[in-house]
Amino acid sequence: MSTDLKSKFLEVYDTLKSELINDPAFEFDDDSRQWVEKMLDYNVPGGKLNRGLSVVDSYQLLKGEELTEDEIFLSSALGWCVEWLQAYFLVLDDIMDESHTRRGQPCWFRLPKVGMIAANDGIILRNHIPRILKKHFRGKPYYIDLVDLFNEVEFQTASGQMIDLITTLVGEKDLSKYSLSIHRRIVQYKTAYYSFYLPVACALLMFGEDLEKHVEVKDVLVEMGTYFQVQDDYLDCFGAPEVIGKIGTDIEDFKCSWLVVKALELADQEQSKLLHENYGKKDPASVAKVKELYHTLNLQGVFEDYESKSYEKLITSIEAHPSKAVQAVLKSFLGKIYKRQK
Ligand code: DMA
Ligand code: MG
Ligand code: MG
Ligand code: MG
Repeated sequence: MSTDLKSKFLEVYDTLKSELINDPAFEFDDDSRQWVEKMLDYNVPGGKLNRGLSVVDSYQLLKGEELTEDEIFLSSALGWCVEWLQAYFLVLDDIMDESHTRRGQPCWFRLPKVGMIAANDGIILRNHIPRILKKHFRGKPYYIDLVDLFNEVEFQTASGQMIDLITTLVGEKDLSKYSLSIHRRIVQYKTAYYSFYLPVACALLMFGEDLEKHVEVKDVLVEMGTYFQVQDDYLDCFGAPEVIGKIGTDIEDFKCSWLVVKALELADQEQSKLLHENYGKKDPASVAKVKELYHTLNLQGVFEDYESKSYEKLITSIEAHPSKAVQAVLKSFLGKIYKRQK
């Protein structure tokens, strides 16, 4: 993607932010306006922006020629809606996962002045999305489909988060229920739809396409999103916190991570006992024992193998698609995440 498109994308953030903070709700109230501005700056633009930029990138590839200023603005605004959705889910995810850092800074709810106000800030972030859509897309023929798309994907993500959270319920900690099929269901719902399908679906709608006719595209993107969350699970333990911008908590949180599922598959009786005794405990000694076992079982090697196999499979399904433009959209997205370190 050109640096020009990227800088225009960043400018659109300022426009959307200023529209939202000038809402009548905050008229004559500098404190609330400043709160929203600070909250947005802290939580919305600080990530890799892959999801948001992918809307512009995908639209460009579908169109196949230079975008007009209006198209750049609109595809960027949709990209920012995806980033807003992500910010909303992350603010709440960090509370629920008891995380400490995100994007190289303390999680929003960890700031002393914020605390549980973060829960309501999450709701505000979520409510900004239909406001942006209404302001900029109300007259478009695809407006209703956009609203419906965001609603559906939000529901899927929240359902995935719910399954992710209830599988770890304290008091009934039972590792033996963890399997690749449960893991798959969790990550498909909590990550794949909003991170992969949503950006491309936004571009398709804006391009005038009917989403019902693009089921194969959805299937490939859900596969890609699953691979992306396996990477996230891997990096939670093996990534460098200063690179990924967050400190992993999956072992402490008793998460149904790809790593623990693989470890359970590969462990002998004694190793399995060690896992059952130490997984999901907060004390650093238990966490260290689990990590040591991951090393002993060579989960890094197992992951590398999974990574190259997934890549091959994805490329094969992408190349089976009849449209070269759609192939380009999917390959571009895959290229952004293959072997990512953060
Ligand atoms: C994140 O899963 C999913 C959503 C919808 C935010 P996660 O808790 O593994 O994400 P992270 O590792 O970024 O906290
Ligand atoms: Mg989390
Ligand atoms: Mg989580
Ligand atoms: Mg994670």
